[in-house]
Amino acid sequence: MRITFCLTDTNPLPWLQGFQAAFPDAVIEEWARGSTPADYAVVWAPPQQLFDEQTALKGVFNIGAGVDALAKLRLAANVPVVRLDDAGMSVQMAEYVCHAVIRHFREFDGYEADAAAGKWSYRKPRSREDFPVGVMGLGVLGERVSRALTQFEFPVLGWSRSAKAVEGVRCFSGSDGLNDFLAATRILVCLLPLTPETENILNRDTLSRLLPGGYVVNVARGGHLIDEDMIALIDSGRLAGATLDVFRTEPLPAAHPFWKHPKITVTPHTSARTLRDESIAQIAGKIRALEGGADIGNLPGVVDRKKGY
Ligand code: NDP
Ligand code: OXD
Repeated sequence: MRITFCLTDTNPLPWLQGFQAAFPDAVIEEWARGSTPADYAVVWAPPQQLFDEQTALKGVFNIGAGVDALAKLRLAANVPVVRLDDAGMSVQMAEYVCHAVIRHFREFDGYEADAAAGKWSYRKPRSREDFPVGVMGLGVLGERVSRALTQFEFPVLGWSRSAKAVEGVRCFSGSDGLNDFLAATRILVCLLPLTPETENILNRDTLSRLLPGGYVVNVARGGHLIDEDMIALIDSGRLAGATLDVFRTEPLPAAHPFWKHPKITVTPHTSARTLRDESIAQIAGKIRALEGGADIGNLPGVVDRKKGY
């Protein structure tokens, strides 16, 4: 068996070593132009050329949950694409989102500013009932995040493509459910995959439908958000602010207004990191299952290429 690696912006060495330890008899190598045809590819944001040359692949494993970078490429229709299925990401995402929601709700940003100014002052307690949190996307990450938020007793709403039932979460679905979902949400969390249907979904129209004082937490992809629309709504007072982990251009360019905006918190695409050991174990387990004759359709994380996620 031969497994080829193309991990843009990631040091491949520990990955190659981890896979070699998992498959001592296999050829594990970094992809380069003209490489020998491999059975499997393990990738992050690879170039088109990999798929033009590697025409014997039995599976492509993405070392992230989002496959939007792969969706832009031309891959043979019969090659299964498999994304990470949690692999330690959902608990990190729950931590990040709960932190962002609680920081905003409890005004800890204001307390940080007061402390920096040596000021001892109290803010009036706010009611959770006034801060319903709406999670867009109730998949592996969104569902875990929604459940975590219910533990802090926020009213939690969720929106997905197909109808879902999550205990303690008021669920909406499809384009018919979107307006009611937005109208009942104050803190909006985006955990959608980036597809042609969801691109630019956080725009002037949708963000204006949130309850007054709306707040945005985008942890999915920068392409979901129209930056200028959100800044205009924050500056007009319609929205209270945002916590953003993902951007149209990453790293976020130095001149981008998000950096210095007093009501916007920026983090460097770090809300749920790919954990190498968990990810190697998950992908190696799937390759073993496939080599043992398992039906790929039964493995979690197989991407529906038509839907794009
Ligand atoms: P899943 O595929 O498990 O879940 C996607 C969810 O979005 C599903 O509930 C799906 O609905 C819903 N959805 C998709 N399209 C639509 C639509 N058009 N309308 C309404 N709902 C829709 O993905 P994950 O939870 O694993 O990951 C979500 C995204 O998070 C990734 O695609 C990635 O972009 C981002 N991410 C960001 C990270 C970071 O560090 N910032 C780390 C990891 C992921 P249905 O259930 O009906 O199919
Ligand atoms: C992912 C990511 O999709 O890191 O896993 O954003």
